[in-house]
Amino acid sequence: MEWTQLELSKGKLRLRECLNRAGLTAHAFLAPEPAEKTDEIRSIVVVLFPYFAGEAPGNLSYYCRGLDYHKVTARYLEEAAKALQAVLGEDLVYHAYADTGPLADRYLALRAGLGWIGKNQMLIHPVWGSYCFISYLTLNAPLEADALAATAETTCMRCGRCVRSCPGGALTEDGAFRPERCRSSITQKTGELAPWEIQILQKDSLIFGCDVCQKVCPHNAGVPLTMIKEFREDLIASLSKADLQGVSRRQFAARYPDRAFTWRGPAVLRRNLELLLEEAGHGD
Ligand code: B12
Repeated sequence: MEWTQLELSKGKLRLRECLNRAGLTAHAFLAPEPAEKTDEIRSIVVVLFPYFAGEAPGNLSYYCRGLDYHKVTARYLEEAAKALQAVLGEDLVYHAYADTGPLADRYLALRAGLGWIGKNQMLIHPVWGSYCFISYLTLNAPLEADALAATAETTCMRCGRCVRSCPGGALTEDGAFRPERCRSSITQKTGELAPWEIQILQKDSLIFGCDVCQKVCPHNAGVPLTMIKEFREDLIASLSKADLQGVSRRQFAARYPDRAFTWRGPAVLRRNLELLLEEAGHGD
């Protein structure tokens, strides 16, 4: 959706106008207008953070085994922005985002030449594969754009493995995506699941997130381990019944204050684990 098609509320126009003027398309789905008082967005720095830390077994998706990427990426970007400020001056206005910004992260990374979009919908980097988070800094300084990396010439192999392996049939040959059938989405859904959702959930063993379409992707074969210590050390690969039983939301947040699976709370994870144990015949 174009920004111009959005109904914009008074006094919150600036960032959207700027982005629109720059010819960027954004998605209404995403977060509300940021609160910063910036006059201009003149450039955007897009950064990938690789997170693959090996194939250790576990029931949590790779992306949430390390420290919470929202916090980690924000910390690194904040440091980068401060360094830029030291060079460009205190007038530099910046804002750092991962997940929560006003633009579609994958689209930005694509435009920045950092990779291509696979049939599995993922932004794929030629070295790090799709196991990388995307984050970006908006700046009011007109930095010169880097030349597009050679990655722009490479594309998804279109082997179709992700499409064939997707537990819910969320991915399609023509590149469309049905988010309601995405297993990752179902693992994050609150409340009671419909029978067809339970069927999809039970097609894999992760209780939070889904990695099937990434694990089968040939571009992810043999990717290097991440060099980012927050995604490499102190990993939590699994949560057990004991970790989840009789725990309130508050207790859960206190026990795992810095993890990307925490925000959903223990009830959803408990439900998923129970459904998976039931399927495996270990219900009690
Ligand atoms: C909501 C969300 C989800 C929802 C998806 C809902 C939906 N409708 O897409 C659910 C819960 C299903 C989900 C799952 C996952 N997510 Co998610 N998710 C997001 C979030 C917050 C918004 C996505 C969104 O707006 N989707 C709307 C569609 C339209 O946009 P898009 O898919 O991002 O990108 C599209 C455009 O780039 C467009 N496009 C492609 N080429 C071109 C060319 C042109 C010219 C144009 C105009 C557009 C265009 O096609 C892309 C694919 O549809 C983003 C962060 C963000 N703010 O962007 C993370 C994000 C996409 N998720 C991420 C991750 C890691 C995951 C999971 C791997 C987690 C997991 N292990 O379970 C799975 C992957 C599922 C999959 N195969 O896509 C990463 C992806 C990193 C990467 N390398 O691609 C992101 C970018 C978070 C981040 N900051 O790192 N996610």
